Amino acid sequence: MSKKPLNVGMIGYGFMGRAHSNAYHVVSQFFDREYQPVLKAACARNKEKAEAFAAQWGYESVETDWRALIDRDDIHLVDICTPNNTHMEIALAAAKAGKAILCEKPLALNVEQAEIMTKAIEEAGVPNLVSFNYRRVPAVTMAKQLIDEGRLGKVFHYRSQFLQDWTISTDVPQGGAATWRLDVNAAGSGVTGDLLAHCIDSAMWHNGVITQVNAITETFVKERMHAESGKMEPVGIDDACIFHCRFENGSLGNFESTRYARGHKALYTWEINGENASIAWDLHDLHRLSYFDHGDEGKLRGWRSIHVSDHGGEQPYMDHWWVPGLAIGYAESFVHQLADFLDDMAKGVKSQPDFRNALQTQYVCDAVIQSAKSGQWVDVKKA
Ligand code: SOE
Repeated sequence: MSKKPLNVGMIGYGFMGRAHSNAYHVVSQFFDREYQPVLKAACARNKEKAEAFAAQWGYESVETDWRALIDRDDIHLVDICTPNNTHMEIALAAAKAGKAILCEKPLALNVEQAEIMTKAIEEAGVPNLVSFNYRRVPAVTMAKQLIDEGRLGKVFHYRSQFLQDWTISTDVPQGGAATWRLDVNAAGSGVTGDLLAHCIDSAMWHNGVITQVNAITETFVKERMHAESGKMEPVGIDDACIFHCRFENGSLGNFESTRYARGHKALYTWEINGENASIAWDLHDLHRLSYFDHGDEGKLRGWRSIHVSDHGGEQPYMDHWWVPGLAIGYAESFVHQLADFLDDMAKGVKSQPDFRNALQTQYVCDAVIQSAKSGQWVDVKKA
């Protein structure tokens, strides 16, 4: 296949900047796509950091102003890996300039911004994708296939957790490069937008729209040093959030996220219980899908542990990797996301989850925060 260069302008150099850059490097080695990503420019306000990042990851040039990056004719795709409070301004400018956009999750700081962004991107008609990478873990993708094949029958329950423990110490600051996720002005919310957004995205992909939520949140550490002001400032994010909800299909959902679950670093799990079968998944054992089929012969009935790593086309993405049974990991979910995005662009079809899809997740997140404040059930708007 003759390759067309797709010149990437990366904005941001943190954890997500690295995860996406790795995907640009690897994707063409494993997936035959018409578009070949070219690492054209890396952008960060701090020139030294931008240069170090560009050198490390092989970007051809550096910009210190994202507007200059977007103005460049040789940039085809803008990748937004900056804190949430910058997503809107960058995405609007990139859409106006006709660039394809890959935006980190959550889409925006709040619903108001997400609505403006969705409208603008749809009017501009540019390819767009929001990085909810866990959809592209092969076992998670395969669960979607099993559900779509109708194997579960009527779904009754969806439960999901995302547990971490990295902010228990009161010494962790808020704000700044590594800890902006703790600053409400940069992040919009705490675990709701950062972690539950992943759970909500997968849940609605698997099980349809969430219509009503009832939540509680807690901020365990009320004041933290702000990395920029150097002063103790009130903490505005939710440290923990628990909510239950109703899905449009009549099933009930139960979600929990916290950064205070001592011993858990990134324990993302979900389980779905249907009339005929149940499926469960755990990020710490990401190749495995636990599957219970009530239709199995009685004496052999039990939970199967399927290692989603086989070739032959039945288990998503795995044909592109090593030999059957050999594992891939977290980084490859970003490679799959990019491979799909490149494919969709070549075919001229919309990618998922796009801005509108991410707006729906933002509606749920905002309803969750609203419900926690009011103590009431909140209806979720439909995108
Ligand atoms: C937070 O610690 C975080 O890095 C999230 O921002 C990511 O989206 C999640 O995948 C892992 O945890």
